Amino acid sequence: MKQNLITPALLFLIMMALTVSCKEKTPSDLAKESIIPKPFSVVSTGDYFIMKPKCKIFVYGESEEMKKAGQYLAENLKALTGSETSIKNASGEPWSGNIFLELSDVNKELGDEGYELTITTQLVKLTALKPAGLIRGVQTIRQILSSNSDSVSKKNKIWKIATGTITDYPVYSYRGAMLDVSRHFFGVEVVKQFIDYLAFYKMNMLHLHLSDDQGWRIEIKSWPNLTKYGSTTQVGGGNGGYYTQEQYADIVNYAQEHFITVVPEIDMPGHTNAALASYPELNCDGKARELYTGTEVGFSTLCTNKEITYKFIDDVIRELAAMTPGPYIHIGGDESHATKLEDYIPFVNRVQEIVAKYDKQVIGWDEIALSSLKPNSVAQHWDNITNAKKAVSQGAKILMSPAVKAYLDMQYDSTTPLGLHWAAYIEVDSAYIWDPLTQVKGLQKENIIGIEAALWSETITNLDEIEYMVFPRLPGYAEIGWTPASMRNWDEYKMRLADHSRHFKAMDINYYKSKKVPWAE
Ligand code: TNX
Repeated sequence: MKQNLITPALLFLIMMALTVSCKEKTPSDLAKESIIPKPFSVVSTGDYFIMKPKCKIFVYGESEEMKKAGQYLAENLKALTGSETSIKNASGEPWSGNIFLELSDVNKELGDEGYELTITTQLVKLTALKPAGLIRGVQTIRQILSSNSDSVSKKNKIWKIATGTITDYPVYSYRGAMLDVSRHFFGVEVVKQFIDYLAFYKMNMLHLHLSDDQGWRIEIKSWPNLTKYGSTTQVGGGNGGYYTQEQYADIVNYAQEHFITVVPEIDMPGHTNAALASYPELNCDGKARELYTGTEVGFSTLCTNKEITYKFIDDVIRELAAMTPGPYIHIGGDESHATKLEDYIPFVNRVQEIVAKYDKQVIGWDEIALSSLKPNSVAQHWDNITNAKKAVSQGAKILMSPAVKAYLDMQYDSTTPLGLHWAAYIEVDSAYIWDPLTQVKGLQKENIIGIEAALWSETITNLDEIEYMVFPRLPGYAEIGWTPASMRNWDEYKMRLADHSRHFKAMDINYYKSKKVPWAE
């Protein structure tokens, strides 16, 4: 005889299982959240805070900065939860159910960008020394909340956050990415999207490669042909484009709202065909060059012996410095194979003086170390270790962008449909497993200002393609710049990165699904 398979006991068990699976996920261990970059310290207290729809943001202090930080958090909460969160001024002790933002100098080690995030069963409190720290802390809140954004919490409009304290600050002060807008031009909206990605991973520098052989991309009012003519093409022969000074200001302001500094680059004396095509007088033979749409490097040079060249550079740097609230102007200096070394050295020396005249500091690719560097100049190490050492021996600092590790235009492997591979194939693990400090032997931590990942755009034509090369490597570069090397480990990192596929999906990012990562989605 057949037994009745569903006994009352079994039925009870099934009911229990159903109830549990319909319940919201309850986070209770803050240390298990997949935060990238990995915070300096996380202490869990094993409980959770419930964020309800009536939760408000309270800010201590009435400054414009605090209001902005509150608004920034509110906008991000709205994007995540769909509900408006009102912002109020706080006074006295914080009270239950709300989020509090405060500037406080109690913990000086937080520095310019550090923050402390305390979550109790009663409230969430974010403190920092400086407003930038609050904005970095908001990214942590975003990452924690959106990882809990299952459909159940969305429906109930109740969000749970594990309790504990995160104390967090970066190891390097310069954590950036470069976007080459010259080989292919990308409009303001694409650049803003790129800025959003940097902000989410607490990066703070955006380097824009604004000129090269294939196109001049920034309006210079005293030399109008640079954009009128020199911007009109790009690799492959498309229309190119440029930023008017108003559009550029819009980019700079947008970056500033995220506490990201824009570093503009005018590459010289090589990589200048677009300028040489726009103004015949910049060529030694006085003849304008043809516009160029190929991908060769090292064939162009400004005429370093003509005074007009320095008048040109002075005008460009003057206008650029006026558009640049940040401390740096990048002067390029790479691959100037068409410039004789005896011309290159005095050229770079003179350009450093021009940049100093407009109260800015020079960054240049590592070749600039062949000249006499000012102590406040920065050599961006991409290739030549001897140059990096030479820069340090002159008292200059190094920005780490080794092509074999940090070039975002390098293919992941031989099947990657975009990108180049002259330096290396850079899989996601390889991009993560390196230490800026040991890249060039003999450097000390104080010689290095930080790291930058560079996206050259010979093969990259739109946002989708940018995303594919940038993700999922960018979070790793952000972590290298933020988290001490002693706390980093690929096997642990790859699990956190795997969880970030949720964020990529939520942000609709076209990313490379590397087999090296056990993706959550
Ligand atoms: C080298 S890296 C260059 C760029 C190219 C890039 C392509 C450097 C300072 N110069 O001009 O776009 O390789 O990967």
